[in-house]
Amino acid sequence: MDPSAVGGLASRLMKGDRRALSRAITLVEDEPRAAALLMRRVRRARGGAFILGVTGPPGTGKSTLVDKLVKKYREGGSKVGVVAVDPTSPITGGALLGDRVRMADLTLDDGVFIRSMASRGWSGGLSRAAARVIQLMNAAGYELIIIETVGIGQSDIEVVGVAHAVLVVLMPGIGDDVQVSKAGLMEVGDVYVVNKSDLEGADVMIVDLLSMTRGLGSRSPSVLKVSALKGEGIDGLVRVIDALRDRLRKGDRAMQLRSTKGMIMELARAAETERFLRMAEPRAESLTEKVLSGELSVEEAADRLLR
Ligand SMILES: Nc1nc2c(ncn2[C@@H]2O[C@H](COP(=O)(O)OP(=O)(O)OP(=O)(O)O)[C@@H](O)[C@H]2O)c(=O)[nH]1
Ligand SMILES: [Mg+2]
Repeated sequence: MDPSAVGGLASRLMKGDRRALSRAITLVEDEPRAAALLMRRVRRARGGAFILGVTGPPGTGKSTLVDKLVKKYREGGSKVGVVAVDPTSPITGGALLGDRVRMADLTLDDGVFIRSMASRGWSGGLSRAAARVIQLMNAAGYELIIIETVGIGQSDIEVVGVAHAVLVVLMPGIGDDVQVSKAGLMEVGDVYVVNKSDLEGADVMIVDLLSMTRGLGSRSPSVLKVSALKGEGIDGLVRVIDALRDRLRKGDRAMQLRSTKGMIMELARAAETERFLRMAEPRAESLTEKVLSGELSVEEAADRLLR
């Protein structure tokens, strides 16, 4: 995109123009230079969005649940943005978008904006792109922004570091608590949901979770049972999310800090990685020669690359 067109795009976006938002997100994904310019233009836009991260093991029903939540919040009149980050399968974009029938009524709704981001060649830049998309949605006036990501390991979970609060979606029979804590999920949740409560084993899982969350000290996340498929327990979940949203509205410092610091860290980390690659690439080859000729060990070569 022509740099001179970026300003116009930014102002249309800040007026809530959907097509401008869509174009801006594409820019973030495909044109890093123009995106950096754009992000500077929307910098002073102060949307007051509540950013909710939704994560959990694959297939626990995150997208189905998000779909239900979006509908509830639309009934309440909030403009809702959804960023579905899909680090594992770049093809389908996850159930949220794959299931066209289910989403059809939502995509026709002007107050909902859904965007999926596949991993492609992001190499660490995915979190930055997600952070930017959230800023853009915020600037465009979306009041609730949901970011869905599969939480298998630390790097996936980092994506929700930009959220004000995090909802962890589990289901019966995904294995013991070990799997949940190993993925780092016990550290991030403000709300734990056992979805698919229509299946056997939900109550056992609730008991397990309650005992795990009791060990978390001052942090006391909520634990809820829902069935996204049957629409059971969704109102209760909405109440819990509303309470979190209220805390932000009243100026909860910890929430503000968490999300803003998360944004800054993701943006800086991506920039730092880029800078390192630019700096290291030309020197890596001669250092490699030195390792191959026996002059340096790989450890020594890596140390020198950092200097
Ligand atoms: N029985 C039952 N099935 C459900 C429920 N919620 C979702 N499912 C099913 O579980 C499967 C996975 O649902 P998704 O919403 O795609 O799960 P996800 O967590 O978004 O999946 P990934 O994004 O791929 O990790 C689908 O077949 C859903 O229909 C539920 O409450 N009960
Ligand atoms: Mg999904």
